[in-house]
Amino acid sequence: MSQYKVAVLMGSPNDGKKMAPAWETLAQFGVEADVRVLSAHRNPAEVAALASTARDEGYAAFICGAGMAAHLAGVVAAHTTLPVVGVPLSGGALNGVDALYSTVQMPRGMPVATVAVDGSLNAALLVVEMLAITDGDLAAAVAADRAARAEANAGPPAT
Ligand code: C2R
Repeated sequence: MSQYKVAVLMGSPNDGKKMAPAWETLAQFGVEADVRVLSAHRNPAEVAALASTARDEGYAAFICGAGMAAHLAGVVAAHTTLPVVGVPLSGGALNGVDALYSTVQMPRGMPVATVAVDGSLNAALLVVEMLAITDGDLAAAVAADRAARAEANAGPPAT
């Protein structure tokens, strides 16, 4: 296990399947994931407490997945200067368009790096890439993963 710890939050236990690639991918790189179900709507005090103490508690970044009126990533960003990656989740009447817009359209000065709808794997890769800026071993692992994905993509067409 590496020195890094990343908070992976989701707004509902029902989001678990869509968010699993985030912690599975972090684990692939030896990055610790602290996975929690926490909602900015349903648990606002807990979200604020976690985000505002996260840097002192040794977290490197947040990955926040939420569907529908997805305010989780934005509220976390409001309480920390650690990087926050938002994962809009599909589902509900608008099937992720609502979550995409509410995650990505942050006001100036309050960034949330938003990945694709249900893009939790990419959220983890993005965080690992950020950690790898100053970590040569992690950078090599990211490069190897990228090469493996290119190889897997270059095979014969599916029949
Ligand atoms: P339930 O299935 O628990 O009713 O949740 C969750 O992420 C989930 O996708 C329905 C959807 O509501 C989302 N939710 C948010 C937030 N908390 C829960 N968007 C939030 O704080 O942004």
